[in-house]
Amino acid sequence: LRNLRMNLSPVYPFGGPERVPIPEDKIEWVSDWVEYTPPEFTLESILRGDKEWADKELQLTDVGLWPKWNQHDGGINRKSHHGNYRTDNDGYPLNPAGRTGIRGRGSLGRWATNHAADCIITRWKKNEDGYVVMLEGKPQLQFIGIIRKDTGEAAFPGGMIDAGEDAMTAVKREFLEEVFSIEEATDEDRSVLEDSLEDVFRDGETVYKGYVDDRRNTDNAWIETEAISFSLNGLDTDVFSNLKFKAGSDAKGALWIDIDQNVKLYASHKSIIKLLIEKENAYW
Ligand code: RP5
Ligand code: MG
Ligand code: MG
Repeated sequence: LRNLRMNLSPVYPFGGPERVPIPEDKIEWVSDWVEYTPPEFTLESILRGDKEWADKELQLTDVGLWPKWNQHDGGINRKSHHGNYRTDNDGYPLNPAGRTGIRGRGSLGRWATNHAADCIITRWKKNEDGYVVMLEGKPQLQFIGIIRKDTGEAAFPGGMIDAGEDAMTAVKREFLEEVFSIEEATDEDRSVLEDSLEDVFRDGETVYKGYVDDRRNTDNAWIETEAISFSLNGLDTDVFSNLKFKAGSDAKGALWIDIDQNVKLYASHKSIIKLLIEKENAYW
């Protein structure tokens, strides 16, 4: 996990402070570093407590009311995919990937693991004559990507898992929100869309479960995802040929993206798509 820190930008986004630079030998919490006092940052709107998807700020005087770390705490999954995370002397959860140079939650709502889910819908790329594109003897895959509003980068459609929700439900919901603006759709359009996608969503396979190298991670809050893939290759019809993408929610664009080793994607999405490429023995 100590390698998943490439995207920790020197300055925290959303008006945050500069991160304290972390020397290689001080990444892990087990390496003592008594002078380490990183700045604390949590978005004002989260601190105010008016976001229903966010935890309360922790009060040192009320430790009994703190979340139950490393457990399912009510509807909220506070476990990590990487085993039990540690807490510091005051009881704050510690990022399993090590020091990040900033304390607090940044722009993340939950303390400790913020569970996300990503949707990877793929098909073989075809040329105008309908033949699968072969490169260096291997078929080329494409996936439905979005362009994120926050960074302008291409990414999987995905988002945070709501309290009480499971990853599969979150994956479908986020896909419909970000690629088809389902929140603005009429009831009729919504049910047409859900019916047409039923076959697509029938067989999902988990490609990756774990920590994501996301620029929003802090010492006390980090993102882990479950990325689930769905293949159109075994289906009789390509339902997307009759459906028009309409980006919504935190996406400003939605499109089919060709996959090869030069693809540029948000956070850890490139290493996740690589896992799928290896499994499918597709062109990279
Ligand atoms: C990434 O952030 C995850 O892999 C997921 O794609 C995304 C979740 O955050 P939002 O899309 O809700 O901002 O690390
Ligand atoms: Mg979303
Ligand atoms: Mg999202």
